[in-house]
Amino acid sequence: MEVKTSLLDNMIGVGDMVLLEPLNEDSFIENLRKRFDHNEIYTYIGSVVISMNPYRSLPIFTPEKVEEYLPGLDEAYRSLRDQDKDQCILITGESGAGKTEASKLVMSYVAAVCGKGQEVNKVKEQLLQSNPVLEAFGNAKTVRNDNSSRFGKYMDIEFDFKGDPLGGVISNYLLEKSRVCKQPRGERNFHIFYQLLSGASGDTLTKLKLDRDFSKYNYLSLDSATVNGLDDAASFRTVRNAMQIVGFMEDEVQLVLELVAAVLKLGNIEFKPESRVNGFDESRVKDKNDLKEMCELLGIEQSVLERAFSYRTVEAKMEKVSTTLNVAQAYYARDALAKNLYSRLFSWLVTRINESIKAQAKTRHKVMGVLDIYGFEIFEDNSFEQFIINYCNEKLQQIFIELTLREEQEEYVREGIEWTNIEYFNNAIICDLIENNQNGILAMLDEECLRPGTVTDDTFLDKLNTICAEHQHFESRLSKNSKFLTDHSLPHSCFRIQHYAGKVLYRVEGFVDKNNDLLYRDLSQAMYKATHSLMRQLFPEGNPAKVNLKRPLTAGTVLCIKPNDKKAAHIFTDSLVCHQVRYLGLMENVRVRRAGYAFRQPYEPCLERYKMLCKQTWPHWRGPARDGVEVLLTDCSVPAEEFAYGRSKIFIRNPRTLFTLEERRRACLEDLATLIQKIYRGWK
Ligand code: AD9
Ligand code: MG
Repeated sequence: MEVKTSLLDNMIGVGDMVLLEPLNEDSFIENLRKRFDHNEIYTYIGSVVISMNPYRSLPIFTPEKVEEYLPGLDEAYRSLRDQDKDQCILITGESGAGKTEASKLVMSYVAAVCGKGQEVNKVKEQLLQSNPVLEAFGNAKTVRNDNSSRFGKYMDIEFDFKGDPLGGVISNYLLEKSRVCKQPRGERNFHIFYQLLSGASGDTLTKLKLDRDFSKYNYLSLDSATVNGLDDAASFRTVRNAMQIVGFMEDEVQLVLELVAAVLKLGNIEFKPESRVNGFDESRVKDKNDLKEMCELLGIEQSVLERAFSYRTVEAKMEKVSTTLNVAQAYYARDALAKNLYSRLFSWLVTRINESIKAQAKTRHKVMGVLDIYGFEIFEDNSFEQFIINYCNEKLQQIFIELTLREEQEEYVREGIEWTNIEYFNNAIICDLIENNQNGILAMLDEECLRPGTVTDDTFLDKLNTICAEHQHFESRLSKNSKFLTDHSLPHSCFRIQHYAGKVLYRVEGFVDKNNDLLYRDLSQAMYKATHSLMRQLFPEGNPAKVNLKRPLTAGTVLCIKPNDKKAAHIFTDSLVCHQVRYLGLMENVRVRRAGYAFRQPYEPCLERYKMLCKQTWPHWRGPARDGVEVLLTDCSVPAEEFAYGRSKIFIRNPRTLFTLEERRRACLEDLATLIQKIYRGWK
């Protein structure tokens, strides 16, 4: 609590938007700007933290300072430790806003505030070092962010009863695997490919049958292969070191790198048509050297893989029929294999890291969850990947609304507190458009993918056009059920969704394929037969068990805001910030917080904590706790409008009131301590 008082008093502008006067959008943004200019990148709305990306390192990220600068976090950690509540930190904001950096900060914070000792330090170090490993394999340079997360990550940090970390569990969601084969212009493949080629020793590269030259590999985009400010070779050393700390054995690292190399080799395998007597073209591998080397890396018999690129087996009525693949189908099969290899390797890495960092035998007491996903993306050309990423963000916004706007207001009603409802935009309707089981976009896509034969992206779009046409957040050329073109700016093969964060035009090309991502059975069987010791685990028959996202009940939220579109320091673009403030619903948030009560607590613990401040309640209050709290607060002469008495809880409007009570309590305790010392001395 001390921390927060000093924050409110000493900082530039207003540290908590709840205290902003007057409250309107201009003053809100002005306050953000003022604080940003003075390197104050955190601002609060009650327990919600707004974080502005400074795009340069500020001297506040040392472990000692972390505690001082993230009081919201401090509260989350204390509630976990002292009030025995699981905590969850949701981090949201668009791509490049600083979510991943914020999530790492949460972890450094935990490392800084809790226990010392060899065992605890090892746990902390392993938790922290899981980041460089996952970022190397799951992040990439995009147009929006040079270190963009291309997967969603939820991490539970587990604590014992003292509040010391015991370990953690990471769940990963939907890696953007299409990136393995193809990257949008100006973007790169996952970092690890470039790191390996730049940073590995000549010896290692020879063993992996690789060449240092990026241009040798079809899967590596060349127009932005080197990125200013990224030192791939140095990062490779960091990653190797991190893998060692996390507990990877030397031979495991080798196995992982072999798979990375195999993916690069796979991308270089090319096909040519061979005419058959029946008039069909059959695909043949063009130059067998890459195929051969890939097979050596994975321990696969070359003829098995070669065959799998020319034929596929289809089962029809208990019979196995072999059909030929044409060149296009062979490329499709190759890319599907590369995507599957890589994404399964990524999941394996997460599982392997979990084995190391999971809590040992000691019973876990409480958890703090941290959710860091890929941020909202709008490009000129948006495809299936953006659709999935933006849907995740839509869901997260929904959780945020539920917690801070809906549940908050409902609690007042439940507790019988007088309350005028504050209107806000609820994006549940957009989530429904996408996820509804019967006629949501995802359900229709799945349905299309199940129909054999005639399915194309266009039939999928036709279906959307008829089923979603009347939805107010969906637009296509057949919108509003009319047969006329309502919007001439909308290209034929596109649909538009009005997301909470803006309108996004999606091109349907590739939706069906990407959703299907069919890996022909002949290929997965070829992989299963490989002698490389990871392959059997990566290609088991049947589905690997999925991890569910279980969110603990209490949640703190970090909202990350991107100050400019140039990835640059010191620039604050009003219009950009304003747009984010609007779609995140921040004004509504402050209004709910402000009209509402910053703090609430059931009567009993409240009386217990502050009863020493009042003669009538100290040392014991006989009677209902609610009455005791009333006597106590009246006695402390805090103005009546500062409080509301709910059915089971006391509500306190202004955090300052609480700070005053806390200060008086502390003074009281000190007096008491001095008194006891005096008595003790006198007695001696
Ligand atoms: V994405 O949705 O994964 O594409 P994020 O995760 O929101 O995105 P990230 O945390 O990766 O963004 O931040 C982008 C870049 O901004 C970082 O690489 C840093 O260069 C910069 N950044 C972000 N936060 C901070 C910070 N607190 N201090 C300094 C920062 N630089
Ligand atoms: Mg990120």
